[in-house]
Amino acid sequence: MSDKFLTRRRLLTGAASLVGAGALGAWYRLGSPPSLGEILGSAEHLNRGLQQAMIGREALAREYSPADVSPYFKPNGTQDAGGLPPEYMEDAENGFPEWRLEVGGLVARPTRFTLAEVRALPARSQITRHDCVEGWSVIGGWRGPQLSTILNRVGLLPEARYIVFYCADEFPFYFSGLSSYYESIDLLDAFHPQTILAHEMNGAPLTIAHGAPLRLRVERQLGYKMAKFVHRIEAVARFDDIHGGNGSYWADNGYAWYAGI
Ligand SMILES: Nc1nc2c(c(=O)[nH]1)N[C@H]1C(S)=C(S)[C@@H](COP(=O)(O)O)O[C@H]1N2
Ligand SMILES: [Mo]
Repeated sequence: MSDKFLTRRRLLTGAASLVGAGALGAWYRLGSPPSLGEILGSAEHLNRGLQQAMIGREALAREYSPADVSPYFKPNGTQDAGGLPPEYMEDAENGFPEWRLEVGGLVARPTRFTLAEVRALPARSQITRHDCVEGWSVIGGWRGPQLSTILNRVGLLPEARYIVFYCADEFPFYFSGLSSYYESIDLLDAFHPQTILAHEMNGAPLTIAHGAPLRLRVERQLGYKMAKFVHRIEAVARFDDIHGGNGSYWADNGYAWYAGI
């Protein structure tokens, strides 16, 4: 991934110098010298355009209308007591009085939110298509605070580069035994307007099967990035020292860390 990034950077830098040369060329022909600001400005303009064309990560995922919502949203992965610990199941049966969302790591104000506090945050609603890597898609409606709202409350430190999500379910790691499901995203996705922590699906509180009480929605990526049963969020500078070192349960098991669609 970093290789690709470096290549893009190099290309963008190259493009910037080309535009610089182009602007100077035009000045020779027209006879009125552009200011340094104009030269740099035009390069920056092209840079931004190029970046958008090549990366396009800030674009919104398509949103649908209530009529498009699938009658059945297939649950996948952990869905019940089979993968969730007894303490979680008991708390779920009681309406999650013990559950907390712990937000820490490279933040100025580490915070523990109760479910009521999360539900009281300003929320975004979105109806989107969920694409599982297995090849099926469903359309569902989600509601919850934007991740940016929470990150702005706790204040990211400048060293933070990724946001890691820890889940309540335990999974057998194919190579290293039992571990919790986890995921991570970079700051571009973390601050994307459609990246939310959903506590409602199709107008009702999340069911256990769909990740109660809180699950991530990152609408520009595949289903496995949408961590369910999230109870802890950590801002980090790197993730090679977490679990298998690849930034997510599925990445540790061979899937791509960045699952953009
Ligand atoms: N904690 C956790 N999150 C998870 C999974 C899981 O098993 N555990 N499965 C992932 C996969 S592969 C998909 S497709 C979606 C499924 O979400 P759903 O059960 O609401 O359909 O959740 C993702 N998030
Ligand atoms: Mo999936």
